[in-house]
Amino acid sequence: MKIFYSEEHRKHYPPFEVFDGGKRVPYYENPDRMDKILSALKKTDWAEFIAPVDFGLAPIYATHDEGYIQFLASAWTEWLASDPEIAAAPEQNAFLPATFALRRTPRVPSTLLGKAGYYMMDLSACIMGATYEAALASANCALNAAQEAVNSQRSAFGLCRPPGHHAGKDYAGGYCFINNASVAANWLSAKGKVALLDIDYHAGNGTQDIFYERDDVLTISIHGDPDYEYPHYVGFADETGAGAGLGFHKNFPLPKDTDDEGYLSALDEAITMIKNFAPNYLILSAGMDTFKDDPLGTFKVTREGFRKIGKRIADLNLPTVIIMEGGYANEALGTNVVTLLENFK
Ligand code: SP5
Ligand code: ZN
Repeated sequence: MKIFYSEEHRKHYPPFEVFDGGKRVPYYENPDRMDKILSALKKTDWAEFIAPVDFGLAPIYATHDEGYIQFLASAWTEWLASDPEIAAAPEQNAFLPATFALRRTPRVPSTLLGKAGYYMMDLSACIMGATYEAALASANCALNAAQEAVNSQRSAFGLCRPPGHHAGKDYAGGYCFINNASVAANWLSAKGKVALLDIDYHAGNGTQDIFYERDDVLTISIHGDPDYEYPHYVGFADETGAGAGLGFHKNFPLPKDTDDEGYLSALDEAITMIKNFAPNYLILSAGMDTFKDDPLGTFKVTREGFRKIGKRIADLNLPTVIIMEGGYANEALGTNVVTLLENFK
């Protein structure tokens, strides 16, 4: 299987994130995640690593707002220039807003800190010097995997970091800056009919927003119920699309402690919806944070569960663009990714 991977992510390693209640903790979405996945994949005889080619900004701007992308590109430099104390010790810092655009007033602020509260939805998508380049390379991994699926009519893996599914058209959040899966899905939608299935533990709020009014891309997310879990405000069962897109989005909010059996029964419903939609391509937002030992999750999915999840999705028999999202149980992450991917090789 062709695996698109870039080393650009490595320097995007914020020194902290701010957790529930304001606790400052080490950044969970760290480069070690990729090392664990790489080392497990390298032990197989089917992983073929390829550095992505650059698709340029056009496919990014086709999905994201230009002002937002320009903010990502310049925020760190502007911030260092504005504060000598930060500029003296940049490695101990990461850029975050301390105010948020309450109920999203339509006016884009003119200042850096105003823009930050407007374009960022939480305190875990920290921006630093290497963030923009890493996010672009990550999106290119997704685009290259989509192109490979078109050319070969086989499945391909975008080993993306940073992840993407919480990033909306014009906002960052939940470790995500550019919505890799959505950029790839939008690009792919010009080549055929696309369904996107999000199996990350957290609701794919960014993906939901981006395609909410579209009927040409079916989006489905299976996740911890936002009634108890991040992202808290999106991902409920009654959100099913709007306008032309009504009926083309589906959320499966699941209870705490969901095990393999509970997970697979929601997955079966999702798979039936995908079959009825009859797409040419599937994008799989593959987060492994549903795993029983994940520090950010509450689900109880096992390694055997990932094997069954992968098998049932692969049995759709569609060229599938698998995009890496979350997963923070680093010691098991590599094995879990390999176990899922093996079904698509
Ligand atoms: C891509 C992705 O998986 N992003 C997830 C971002 C989640 N950030 C919010 C974390 C809230 C953590 N609550 C943890 C409780 C630990 N016991
Ligand atoms: Zn997640």
